Amino acid sequence: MKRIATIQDISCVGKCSLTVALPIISAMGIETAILPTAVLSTHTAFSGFTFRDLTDDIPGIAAHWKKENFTFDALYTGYLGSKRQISLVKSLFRDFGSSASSSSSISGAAVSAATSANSAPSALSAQALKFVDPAICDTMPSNTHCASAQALKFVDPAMADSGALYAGFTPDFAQEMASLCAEADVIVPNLTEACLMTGTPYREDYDEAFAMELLQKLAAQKRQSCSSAQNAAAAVPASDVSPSGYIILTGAHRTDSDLGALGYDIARDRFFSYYGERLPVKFHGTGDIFASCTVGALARGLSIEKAIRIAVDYTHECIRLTMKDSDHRWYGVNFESAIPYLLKLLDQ
Ligand code: PXL
Repeated sequence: MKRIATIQDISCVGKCSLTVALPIISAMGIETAILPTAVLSTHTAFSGFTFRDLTDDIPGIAAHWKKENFTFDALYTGYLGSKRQISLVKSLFRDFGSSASSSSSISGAAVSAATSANSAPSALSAQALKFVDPAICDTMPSNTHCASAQALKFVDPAMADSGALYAGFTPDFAQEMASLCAEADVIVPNLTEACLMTGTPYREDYDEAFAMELLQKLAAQKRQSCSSAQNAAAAVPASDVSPSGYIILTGAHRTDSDLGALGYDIARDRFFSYYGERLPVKFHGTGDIFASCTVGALARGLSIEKAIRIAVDYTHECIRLTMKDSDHRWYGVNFESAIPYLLKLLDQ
């Protein structure tokens, strides 16, 4: 069975972070290990929430996991409460981002299809490979984040929405999050997060060209970070290796009537997208649902394009069912009611 470790908070009430990731990824047939970073009474859109910081527990948990020789097919981070937590996640990436055991390794086809120029993603998705880009890992020092013979590093930079940071965050946190994103294989920022991490003024109305430029800016930051790491390691000249990975803009749209995801394949310099019908509402927590579903689909060996299609369709169904429920809670969507639909999508 595939195994994902997800590192984010528990908001006891609020339908986000671990209370969403754990049920969704488990329902997708994947073992879900959790590393809670904080316990909040609710998510931060409520007022008066309690916050117990668990940062000091992270090194001990990681040390025990190492002692037990646990390996993971993917490391998936969501909401992180401080710069120190980001730094600890970077250590976790180094400690657990390296090769999972061959029996439990994630389908590299899922995310490294782009590096195999003559293979179609649909054919690749049936294979069981590691997240390996042979062109890179043969030449790369194993301790740099550019080497990809590793568990999938999946980062949802959950820190902002609708043009504003969540309560408690400052702009320098966004810069630190950008440095974590530069170490990831797949990132799933929304428009606000992408703007904050690239220093781009946020715009509510934008076109696809603006969104594409944002994704290219994030890719440039990753290239820059990768080449700095290589220079520091001095093992190979920076020009010998180019980074791979995917940047997925969530909640993206081309027109007023659609909503979905726009992806950028860094190695191939290629965009891909999938949009559904936009519903006339906005609910909290949909980014966490999209991220959990995408990483789960990747762990099941689906291609990145299929994964985002399933995640967009599932998120859309969650919103549709929530709209229909006159009794719905304001703070999150009815993702539970849409789980049978998610399983049907996975069967197709
Ligand atoms: O949905 C992202 C999220 C996760 N965790 C906490 C949050 C939020 C968004 O507000 O407050 C604690």
